[in-house]
Amino acid sequence: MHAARLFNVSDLHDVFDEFKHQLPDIDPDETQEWIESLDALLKQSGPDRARFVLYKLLKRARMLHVGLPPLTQTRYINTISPEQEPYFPGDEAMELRIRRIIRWNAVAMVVRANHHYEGIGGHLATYASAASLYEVGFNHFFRGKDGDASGDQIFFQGHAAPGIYARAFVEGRFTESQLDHFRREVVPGAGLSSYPHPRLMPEFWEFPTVSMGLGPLAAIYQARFNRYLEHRGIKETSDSRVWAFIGDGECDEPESLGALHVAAREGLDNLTFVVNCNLQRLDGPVRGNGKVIQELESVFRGSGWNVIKVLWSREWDDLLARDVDGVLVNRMAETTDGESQRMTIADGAYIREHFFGPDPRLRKIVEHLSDEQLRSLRRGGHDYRKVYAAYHAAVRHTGAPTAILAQTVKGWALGPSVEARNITHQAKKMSLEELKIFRDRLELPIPDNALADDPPYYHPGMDSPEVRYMLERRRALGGSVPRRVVRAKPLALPEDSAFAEFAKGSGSAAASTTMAFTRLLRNLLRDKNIGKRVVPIIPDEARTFGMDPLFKEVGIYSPLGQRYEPVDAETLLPYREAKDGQVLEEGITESGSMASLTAAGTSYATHSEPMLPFYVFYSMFGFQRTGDQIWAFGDSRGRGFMCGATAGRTTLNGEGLQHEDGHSHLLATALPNIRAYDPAFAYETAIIVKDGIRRMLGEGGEDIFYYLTLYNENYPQPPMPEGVEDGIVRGLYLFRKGEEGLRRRITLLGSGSIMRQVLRAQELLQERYEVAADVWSVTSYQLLRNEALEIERLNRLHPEAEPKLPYVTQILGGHSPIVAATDYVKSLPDQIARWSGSPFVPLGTDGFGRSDTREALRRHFEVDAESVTAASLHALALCEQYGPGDVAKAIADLGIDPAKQNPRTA
Ligand SMILES: Cc1ncc(C[n+]2csc(CCOP(=O)(O)OP(=O)(O)O)c2C)c(N)n1
Ligand SMILES: [Mg+2]
Repeated sequence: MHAARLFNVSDLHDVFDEFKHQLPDIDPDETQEWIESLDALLKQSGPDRARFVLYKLLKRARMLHVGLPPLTQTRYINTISPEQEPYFPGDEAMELRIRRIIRWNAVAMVVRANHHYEGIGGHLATYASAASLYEVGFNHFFRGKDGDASGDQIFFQGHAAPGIYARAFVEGRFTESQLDHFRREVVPGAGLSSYPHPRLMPEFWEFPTVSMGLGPLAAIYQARFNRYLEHRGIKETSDSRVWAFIGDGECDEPESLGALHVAAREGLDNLTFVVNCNLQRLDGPVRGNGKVIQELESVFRGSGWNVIKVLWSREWDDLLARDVDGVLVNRMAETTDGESQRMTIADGAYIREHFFGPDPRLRKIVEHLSDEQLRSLRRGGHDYRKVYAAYHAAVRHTGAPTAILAQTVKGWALGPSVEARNITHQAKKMSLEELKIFRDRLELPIPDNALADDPPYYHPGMDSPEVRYMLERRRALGGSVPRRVVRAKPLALPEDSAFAEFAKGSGSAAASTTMAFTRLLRNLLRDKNIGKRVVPIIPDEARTFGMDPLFKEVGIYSPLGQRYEPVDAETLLPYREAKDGQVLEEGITESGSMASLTAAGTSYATHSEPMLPFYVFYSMFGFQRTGDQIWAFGDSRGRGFMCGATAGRTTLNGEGLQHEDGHSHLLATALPNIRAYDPAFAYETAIIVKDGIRRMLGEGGEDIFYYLTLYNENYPQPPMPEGVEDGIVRGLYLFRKGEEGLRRRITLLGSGSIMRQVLRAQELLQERYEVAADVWSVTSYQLLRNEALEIERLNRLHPEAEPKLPYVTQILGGHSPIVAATDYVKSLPDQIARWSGSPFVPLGTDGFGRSDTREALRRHFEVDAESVTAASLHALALCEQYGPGDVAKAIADLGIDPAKQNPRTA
């Protein structure tokens, strides 16, 4: 009989592919004997027995370190068998009562909120499924921040927030009034935010998680950054563990599983994922026709993670012990998740009939159990001992991260209309009857009449044994979690010498703002005050930006050091990896880089160690690719610099449509706490970075971050004019005044590399058309607009006070028509148009990019000097200072084709 007929052929391929490489066979007779034994076993005892023996052999081989590739899928039973379970050190009955109290309050909070404010939302079912997973953590594992400790970094599943609030309430950290302000947080300090948001609850939440997928990704890079801090001698972090609680549905997000290999490669045994596998997502089953836990096991194991499945509660142990034929294990393996969900809502008779029924051997295993006992067979994720055993093993595992796949029921014990129903995720209300059932299940002393209106909160009193137990446990583990605290002191700022050279300009030597920035970064790395805290983060593009000298100077971080001699070892600038390397060379992952930026940029709070990250990337692949992470960075109160290099739709000339960025600044505008700058010159860049370091890390430490665009066009960098620092920081200053004595006058606004086109237009206008042009450098339209909006708002709210003028109006107000040119879309300059008090003509790069020379692209997008000149003359014509015919003639003279296609639609 052929084994392949009985085993699934493709499984065999997956597992045993490796053997093909072990030819030639030095003892074919011996091999044949082994094969024949298997054949005989299969024939005599059937596939179950054969499989059993093979598993045993594989296990044995693993114990003997034979070095076989791991199986990526194991059977559908608990990874930790009962005899391997550790002693459970807690008072289980007590912890059960605590869990019940917390569960009640989590439900009361959501139900009350929705009674009072229809549609305010909140979730019952997620926490109901995860309560035990959290409670075992709170009572036995999660380390707090008492003393100077960093504690553990815990990423809570966003939709489980009500349970975390409920625990904080029972611990005495929140009042009833605060719980009653769940999801009503407009009055500062009074409310509780819908989900974990450090922006809104800066003393409570540390990590925003509710945009699914970002939490697990951030957790991996957090664990890695913890190691980075340690290896670089900045902070001992071995007492911190990163826990990521995530949903099984959430695992469908590419970000959730997309960086698993990073954690395995770096041996992050300081990281534990707990996947709450309630087999449901929002709409229904995650894998109705399959088994999501098996699928996830393969992915995690295949990525090199240690995997612990917690599938069945202790009541199943005895049944599995009776399963001498392996029929129960088979049934568990065959049951689809969809069917499994049905079993959850079924009564005992149905379960006996449909789960155990078809096979008499299976039915026999449970014949001693009543229907009620069958119905209450639990899933493993609700069993303290099983969960404790998994965490216990996870924190002891060395060399690799651990994923705990915990099988649970969504809406567990919330009653028949919620538990495991497809609508469970959305359920926000419970009827009086349901509340009574729930109370009875939780065995809480809440009288019927107290339930009539709103379910009341239940607090057993700070002196009750339950609360005393909880607090004692938390004390032993280092204090309450979650808790966010900023202890870092302001840093000594970099010395002026780091910035000084840029004010002088580059003379006749041509340099780009990217080159200037790189030089500045090197100065900062060498600075004695701040150098050690600089974290350069680059997704495989350092050479493009001329940052490769950093490899040698400060090294590339690798926990393995460098185990090979690099190919360029003999050169001046070798590729140098080191355990204490400072550069995070991320490889091609902008999302991984963003996650590193997040870990580094929040380190002032997480680890009380302020760091100064500079994340330098291809600007096109920043905001539009990882915008959601940037938003979360803002939420996290992250501080640092994002540097969009190869900026500008026409400046990055040859790369074409998918590379040329002309809109990241528009996207950046939407972030409330970012300062987005588009500097034209080296000295502007230096002034902005200097101011940024002071704001973020100096006295007062603002929770802001920066976006700087950097260009790769080389030109002589001018010296800094006198007294322009303040204007650079605010967003606008006069760079070169127009000639005096000419009849007409125009205001030109330039930014980024298009500034040079504007300066050439100034000459054309003055020399050929007798128009004086004042050239202003706009370093930030976003900041000018924000300030103007702020003034406008104050004027509106204080109608009797003397109205104030926005900065942009004070400077530009009503002097002359304005033409603003940028390598970004026209909406960028348009942002300030209505405060300029003059006709305002924006020129920008709306439309898909394409590859060509800079000259051709600038003509195409109408942002070259000639186009700026023509637009200026037309603007004067609008003010009747120039004739339409003269403008037409100039357009022809300047070589502009009036019939050319609109670049936006080209
Ligand atoms: C990126 C993103 N997309 C969609 C949602 C909306 N959403 C919130 S919870 C949820 C289902 C969650 O299912 P699962 O991850 O299995 O968690 P469970 O509640 O079952 O524990 C969805 C789709 C979201 N929060 N984030
Ligand atoms: Mg789920």
